Amino acid sequence: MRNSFYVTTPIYYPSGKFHIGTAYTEVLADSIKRYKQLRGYDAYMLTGLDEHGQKVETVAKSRGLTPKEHVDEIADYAKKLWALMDIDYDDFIRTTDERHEKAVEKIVNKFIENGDIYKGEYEGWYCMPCETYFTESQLVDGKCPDCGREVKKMTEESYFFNMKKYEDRLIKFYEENPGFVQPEFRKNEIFSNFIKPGLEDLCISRTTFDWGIKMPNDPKHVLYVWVDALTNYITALGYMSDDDTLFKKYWPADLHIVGKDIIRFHGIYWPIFLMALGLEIPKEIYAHGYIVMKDGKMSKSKGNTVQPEMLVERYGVDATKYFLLRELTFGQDMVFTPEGFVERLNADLSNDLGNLLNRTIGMINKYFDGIIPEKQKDNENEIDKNLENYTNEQLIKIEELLDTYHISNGLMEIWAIIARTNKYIDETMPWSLAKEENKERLSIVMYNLAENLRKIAILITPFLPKTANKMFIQLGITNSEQKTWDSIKNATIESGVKVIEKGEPLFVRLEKDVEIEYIRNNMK
Ligand code: ME8
Repeated sequence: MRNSFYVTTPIYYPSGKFHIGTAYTEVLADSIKRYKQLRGYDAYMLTGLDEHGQKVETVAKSRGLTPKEHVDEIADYAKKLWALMDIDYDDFIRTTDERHEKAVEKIVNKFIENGDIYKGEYEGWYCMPCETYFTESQLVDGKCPDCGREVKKMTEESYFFNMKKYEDRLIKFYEENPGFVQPEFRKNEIFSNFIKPGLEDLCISRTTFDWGIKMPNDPKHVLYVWVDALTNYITALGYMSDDDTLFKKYWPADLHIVGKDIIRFHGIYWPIFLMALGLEIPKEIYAHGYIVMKDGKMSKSKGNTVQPEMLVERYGVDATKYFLLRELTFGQDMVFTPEGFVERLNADLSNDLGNLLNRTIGMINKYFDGIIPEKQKDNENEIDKNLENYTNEQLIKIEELLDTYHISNGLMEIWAIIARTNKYIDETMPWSLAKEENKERLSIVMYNLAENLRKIAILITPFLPKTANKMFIQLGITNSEQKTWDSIKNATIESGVKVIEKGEPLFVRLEKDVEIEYIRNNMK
């Protein structure tokens, strides 16, 4: 049986249209799923929406809709957007799904049976947009530490989850699983800011709004956010339902991908809920950084929001994905600029990759009537061997980086192979070999170029699947055994196969000023 791999994204609030930050999380999860699949795993990806809560109730009202009408509309939009972005998720969970609501009630009942929940009075500083209470000491300049907005002092009757009861177990878990939260600096933040000072019990119910799952023992209380939201990762697999086949197969999750804003909830409350349920804890939580603009966060009021559909419709899905995956390095924030976007696409996609393919296909057509020449390993010289050794060494590095989800660095190393292969053309000067009628050298060089392009196409498959496919077609590769990850090492491109006569460029070169203007004018 193949090893399973379960990756999740956060379930997003359906407050409005998504921006490229949300799209990044989705693209990252999708590319990791595809990478794992290519490495032979039975990979499963979950995404969805977090549909309850006061904020949704308020937004729906302002639009003259019921909350259900509003969330249905956004769910529809989200599914269309992810289809446009070629996101290969396996399940889309909505917290209003009956399967979720039923399972959550059972989960809460289990907490009640365990004695994990008690009724109390909550007084705290509440941030409405974040739906989170903060203690006095957590506020930054008297404002919400997460979003910087005003907070309100509130007191209400609430149910609490007894987090303190699990504190020692949580600390022990972290000691035994030092890699649980990535990057490490995020783990250290959680530790020094929240675990070391002592855990606060978590308020899990509200009486001030309606749009949510009722507390089973006390229906005037509505569950709010984290019990309802975090449990999606298990309810989607059928936990506590009649059919828990998927749960048995995929739990514990291999990777929860989240933004840095919600790492605290995933790093503290989620493991504790799972301990309370007697379930295994996920293997890893990866918190990526934020996409910000030069003038701070993207926001509709500033009109600086970049919507993914705008980029995809004009530049294509693979180019947009590549930009996002390449520009956000492990756990760090990234400042989006139209200049950076256009430059990255021109340099890496149109120049480096596009030209390498174009030049190679052109030369194979010109010198060998489009037929990939015979492989002649015995006649290779130092330059050829250098290229091969370099590529093999890179592959080891790339696997290490991708296995630890350092996607941007992995892409950088893949592009180093592209650069090295372009350099090989300069070193071997095929045009001079043609002039000298040195057919033997020329055929070795063409073979090696085609072979490296095959390897490159495989390496980019999880990240730029459409582009990889176009490359295979242009190179005349139809045999699926030539496209597997293992075939990078275990196979070589077939000789005698015909490449395309005139390939379309993979990426058109962008007119810099025009495109910068275009992106700027289309921010919302
Ligand atoms: O927090 N850059 O939902 P949410 C990068 N419902 N990623 C960004 C981003 C940005 N500027 N802005 C948002 C919630 N994200 C809860 C989650 S999970 C059980 C419940 C991404 O709609 C990032 O992944 O506020 C972040 O964690 C998520 O969207 C927050 O989405």
